[in-house]
Amino acid sequence: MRMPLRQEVHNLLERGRDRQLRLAVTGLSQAGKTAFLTSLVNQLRHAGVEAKLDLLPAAREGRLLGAQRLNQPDLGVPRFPYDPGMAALRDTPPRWPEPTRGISELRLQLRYRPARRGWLTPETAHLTLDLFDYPGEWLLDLPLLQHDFASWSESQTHHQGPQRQALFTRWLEGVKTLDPAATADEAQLAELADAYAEGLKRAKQAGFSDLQPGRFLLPGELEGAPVLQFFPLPALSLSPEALAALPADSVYATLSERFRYYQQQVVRPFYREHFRRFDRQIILVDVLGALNAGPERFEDLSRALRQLMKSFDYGQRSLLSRLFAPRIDRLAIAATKADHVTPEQHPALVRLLEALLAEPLKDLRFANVPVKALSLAAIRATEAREVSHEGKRSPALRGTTLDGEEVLVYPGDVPTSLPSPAFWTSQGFDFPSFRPMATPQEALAHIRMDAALEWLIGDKLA
Ligand SMILES: Nc1nc2c(ncn2[C@@H]2O[C@H](COP(=O)(O)OP(=O)(O)O)[C@@H](O)[C@H]2O)c(=O)[nH]1
Ligand SMILES: [Mg+2]
Repeated sequence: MRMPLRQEVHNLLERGRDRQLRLAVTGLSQAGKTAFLTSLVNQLRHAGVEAKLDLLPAAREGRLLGAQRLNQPDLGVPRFPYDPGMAALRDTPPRWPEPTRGISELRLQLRYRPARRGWLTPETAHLTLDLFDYPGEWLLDLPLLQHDFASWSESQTHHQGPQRQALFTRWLEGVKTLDPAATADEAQLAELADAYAEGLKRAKQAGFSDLQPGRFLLPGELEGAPVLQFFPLPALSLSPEALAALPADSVYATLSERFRYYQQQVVRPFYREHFRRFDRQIILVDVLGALNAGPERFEDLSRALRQLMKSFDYGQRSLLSRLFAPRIDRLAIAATKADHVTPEQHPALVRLLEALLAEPLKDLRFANVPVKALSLAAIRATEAREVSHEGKRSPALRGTTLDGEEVLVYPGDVPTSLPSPAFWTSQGFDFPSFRPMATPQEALAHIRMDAALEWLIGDKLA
């Protein structure tokens, strides 16, 4: 039976307005990507009913009607584990969502009423939102594409502070006596690669960020494969020509060959298949976590981010723009877990984030990519309070630590520029990790998720 004409025209118009957007959620490991995506899906599903999204006009005006999960187009990619994440948050006591171990994807269909209504505008329209979550460890392999083995070796072994070096002692001892020109001994290389991977894992545990190769930390299907049996060679004293002339079975040539293979067969396909065609990106940075962890970790985060975003440096010719262009048209950078500091510190947090990313931001502006910097808490775990002390009122945070202890804290002032040595000695910074709050309501409590949503998708809901 034919549809009535009116219905048909209506459907056609509605489809004509349907839009699609691909959003990549990126950041180093522990930056808060899984929490961000879980909250994003949660807020959109409860938009218009329970979610507090005043900074997203479509929601504030009641035009955002809701969101449904659809089957994703990419059958080979795991689905983002939203339900398990929500189940953890609703547990007693609430838990943070389990860390994700690979790339995942989720397709949401948002239904909204267009803001401007002409007689041709349909009543409602759809925005299909494809969301991508990448393991931070794999993302860190991006800068590795810009190197050859010698320059990569140098980038990985210079400027390492004493705390970080101490975690690599086994590897450092072994590699010290390794002659790049000697004939490669398979067993020895495997042993040293294992020691290197162990160092990386310990560094990750200890809160360091600048960790390559990423697959040593999260090997996925490559666990135990020879392609993961390499490591950088520190202090190469031979000239590039002399190195290039070493025989194919030398230590240098063998490691160099594995490095190349890793670049070509592991890193490149990952970016080609999963990391190319998206329209918008948000980069999440745990600035406060690094501030809390002290100067060496902070410097390490800064180095990792510079490296990661160096790919933006050359505008049109950069690696990222070659991979993404011309479609990425908006970028957000966000300092996550803002609920770890009192609200009046939030502007300082944004300025610190901008200071941390000063170089890449300059290049992005030059390349004319619109960027917004903000601070947010995807899943707010504290409540802002005021305390009186000797007649003076001051801000404080109330939350429950991971061990279940209720605390009232003032974590410290966030510096508005890169911390000086004096900051670390005189002032410092200290806050505990909080457990998520119990969420009696459907929508998760957050800070500025709506501002992030407005920047990332708001214009598509107009
Ligand atoms: N207080 C607070 N902690 C958060 C928030 N988001 C993430 N976290 C903490 O950071 C940890 C890592 O977050 P996750 O989303 O798994 O990071 P990912 O590795 O980037 O996916 C979580 O287990 C939480 O402890 C937030 O909005 N507020
Ligand atoms: Mg994750």
